[in-house]
Amino acid sequence: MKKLFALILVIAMIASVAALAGCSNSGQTAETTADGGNDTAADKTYIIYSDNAYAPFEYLDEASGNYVGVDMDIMAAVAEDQGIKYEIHNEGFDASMGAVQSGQADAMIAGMTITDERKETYDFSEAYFDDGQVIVTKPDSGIASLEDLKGKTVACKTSTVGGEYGESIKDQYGFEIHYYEGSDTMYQAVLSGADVACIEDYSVIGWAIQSEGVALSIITEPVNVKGYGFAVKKGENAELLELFDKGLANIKANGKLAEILAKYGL
Ligand code: ASN
Repeated sequence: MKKLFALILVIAMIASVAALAGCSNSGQTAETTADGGNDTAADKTYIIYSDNAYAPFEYLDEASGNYVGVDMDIMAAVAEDQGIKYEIHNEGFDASMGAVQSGQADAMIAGMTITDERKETYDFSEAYFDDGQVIVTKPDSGIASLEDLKGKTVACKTSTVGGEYGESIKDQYGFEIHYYEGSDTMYQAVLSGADVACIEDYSVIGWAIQSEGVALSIITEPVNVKGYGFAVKKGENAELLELFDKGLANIKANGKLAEILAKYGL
């Protein structure tokens, strides 16, 4: 009986040691996800989030099943130039912001406008493109100016500068805002008549109209024109941001960035 008790005790001790070892292991795994743990830049695979329906910056190429676009090409060119290993997750704009803020992502590249307000929570690379926002309607909507939006609803995309612009003028022009998660669902809302107009970045809606045949028209000149940048959470991933900026400077100097923009008609 004593022997059996001793044996059970030994088994119990082994089990608890094994459990402890398991704990510390999983602790380490969790640490090495997005914020890097002790990995050096050379062996770390960075997690980069992006939008998923924001052509020509990032969109699904149905034929290949891959996400393509300006941001995808810039990321690849910068990574090649600086030897950065990365994985892209095309999850949407608001989701990308959330992932960077929570530490699930190391950075995002998503046609993201560099604004003073965002600089309070993100550190940005140098700009690689400039754009501003326009008002977009159906050609036969009878809406020809901001004044015509009175009493109507306007579609905006969650967490974007288009939404910020809408919020800044909605009281003056007397319209309400409906929010959508994606640029595609926002356009759909205007096409279906759920909302009379939407607010989008000029080059993005320009591409949708010209290259995808989306039957919408632009009725205003771009406003709040600012640069697009690669972003990390403020105070985090300084090493990655520095590598990105070095690579960006190189692809600006050697003509690669101009080539990428030209490939998408920008
Ligand atoms: N240009 C948009 C913004 O910065 C980004 C987007 O919709 N992907 O808010």
